[in-house]
Order: sequence, then structure tokens, then C-alpha cells
Amino acid sequence: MAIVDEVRQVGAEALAQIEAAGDTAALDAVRVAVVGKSGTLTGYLRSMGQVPAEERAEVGKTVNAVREEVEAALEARKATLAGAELAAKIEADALDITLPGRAQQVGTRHLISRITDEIAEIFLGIGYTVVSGTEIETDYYNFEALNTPADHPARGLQDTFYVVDRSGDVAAVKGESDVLLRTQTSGVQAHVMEEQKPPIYIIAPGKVYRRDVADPSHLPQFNQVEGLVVDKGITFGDLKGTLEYFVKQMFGEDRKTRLRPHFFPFTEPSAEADISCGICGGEGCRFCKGTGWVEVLGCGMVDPNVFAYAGIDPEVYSGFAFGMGVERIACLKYNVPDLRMLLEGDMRFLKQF
Ligand code: 2NM
Repeated sequence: MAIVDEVRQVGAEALAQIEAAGDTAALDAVRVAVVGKSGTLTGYLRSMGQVPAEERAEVGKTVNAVREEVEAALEARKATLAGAELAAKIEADALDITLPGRAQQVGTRHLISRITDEIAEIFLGIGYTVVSGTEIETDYYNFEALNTPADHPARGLQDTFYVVDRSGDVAAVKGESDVLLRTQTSGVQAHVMEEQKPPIYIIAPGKVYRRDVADPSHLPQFNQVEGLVVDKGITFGDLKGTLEYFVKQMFGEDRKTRLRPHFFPFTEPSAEADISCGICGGEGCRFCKGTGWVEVLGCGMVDPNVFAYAGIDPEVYSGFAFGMGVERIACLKYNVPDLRMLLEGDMRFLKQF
């Protein structure tokens, strides 16, 4: 075959391959094989010296013409393929703006936080101040300064979480007072009585810890609000009036309060306060175990021994104190039968409040 015919055939095959190339990578392979540095057409130009002199002009012209034709075809095909590839990529990445959006769940404050604030608001409204302390407390402020003697059952290892050091021994401050997770927020009040002169009107909200197994009415960690009043001439009547006011604000004007004698180490006399049952209105039902009353809090007149620890003269001052569980108040307010339901994180439950 004459060399010019060979060149034309290489050109024709190249054009066919260009047309058949399915993507830009395949097209580039054709380019390299035909017009690249070691491509077939380039080979003809390189070996012009071996072409017989009489054919040289014809072959040279033909190679250049075919080369131009192949390069034009490469350009055209490249534009087509790149356009198609871009279109495919746009299609694949496309956002479907007609799809409805996924609704975000907006968080709300937890019922326990809301009730804590509600309790605080009621007492702020009658002149109390909110104080807070640390969840890690010493045995002295949690028990001793509150007239809870060393042989009191709550101070045993089975009822309180003690903080231990690296060796596993109970940690102690200055070698004398053991460190523990507070079992009540009264320790905060012991600090305040030590640091502040009466009159004192405070509430202490916060988390407390007890070695209890969770059940419908107990949690090993819960929230408390304790209140303390120390002033001249404070009587049990002031305590009763304050609690009645609190109950009506929190649960409604129709709720009644009663006090039952009880014992607490830090108050004397002490009482437990009940409110009329919110389910049966005092008739007696399963929720109130047929009594018509449900327990809401503990309270009493501050024991003179507690004043003595704080350096307050019980001949000059008297006071009352009370303590309530926030989870318990929340459950009473909304007739929730089990404290644990507050902590399960079930949105169907929590959304109701
Ligand atoms: C209660 C019940 C009765 C109480 C006592 C004190 C303090 F600091 F004055 F000693 N704070 N809180 C108290 C009294 C707490 O909780 C059920």
C-alpha cells in the first residue's frame, strides 16, 4: 500500500475511534495513540527521511491534513463528552427543592428545671433569696452541723455516697471531716448561718444523692429545695402560714394542707406536710392510698443545737426550715404515678408538659 494510503487509513481509523470514545478518558487515550509524542501519525512525520523523495511532498501534506482533521475531531468530541459529563454530575448532585424539609425537634426546658424555678419564684415573691452550694460536701456540714449525730443511721456507709481517695479510703478534709455527695441541701444553709447574721430568708435548690434503689417514690439522685428562715420572734404559726401559701400557689387555691408530727434531727418540733389529694379531692383513692392526703414535704422549727453550731444565739433568734423533693412536687402537680418517668427521656411523656 502506498504510504499516503496508509496515512489516510490511520486517519480514518482514528476518526472512528474518536466517535466511539464513551468518555473523556477513552478519548484522551485515542489522542495519545494517534497524535501523541509516540503516536502513529507523529511516527510518519518523524520518519519522513525514509520516504522516497518523489513521495515526500505528497506524504507530508497528507499527514498534516489528516492530523488537522483528527485534532479537530478530538476537540469536537471532547466538548461533547465534557458537556455530557458535567450534565450528569449536575444531575447526580442536584437538590430536590420540592421535597418537604425534615422538621427539627426544638428542645424545651425539662419539667424538673421548670418546677425548680416555679418553687423559687414563689419564695422570691415573699422576700427569700436563692443560694446554692456544692454537690460535694463534708460530713461536718451535711450531718454534724445539722445535729445529726455520728451514730445516726443516715451516716452509715449504706445510706450515703462517700468520696474515696486513690487508695479507696474515704477522703477527708484537713484530716477530720469525711467528704461525701450531699444527701440534702441543708448543708448550704449551715454555711449561710455560719457566714451571715440573721435575718435569714433563703431557699437552697440543688441535686442531692442517696444510696437508694430507684422505685416509684425513690431516686438515688434527685433535686431538692430546702428553705430556712431565721429571725426574731419566728413561730410555728409562721411556718404553717408560709407552707399553706406555698401549697396554694403551687397546686391551686382549693388545696388544703395538714401537718403531722414527725422526727428530723435538725428541727424540733418537726412535721411532715400533706396536701389534699389532687385526684379524688380528699375523698380517698388509690393515688392517696384511701387517705385523701398525699405527703409533700418535711419541716420544723430549727433545733437550738443547729443554731449553736452556727454561732447564732437561740435565746435571741428562732427559725423554721423545710425541705421538698422537686421530682415529687412535679409528680404531685401533674398526677404522675412514678418518679422514674421524669428521667426516662421519653418524648411522648415529656412533651405533655
Ligand atoms: C427538711 C425537713 C425539715 C432543714 C433544716 C435545715 C437547717 F439548716 F436549718 F438545719 N435546713 N433544712 C429541714 C428541716 C429539711 O427536709 C425534709
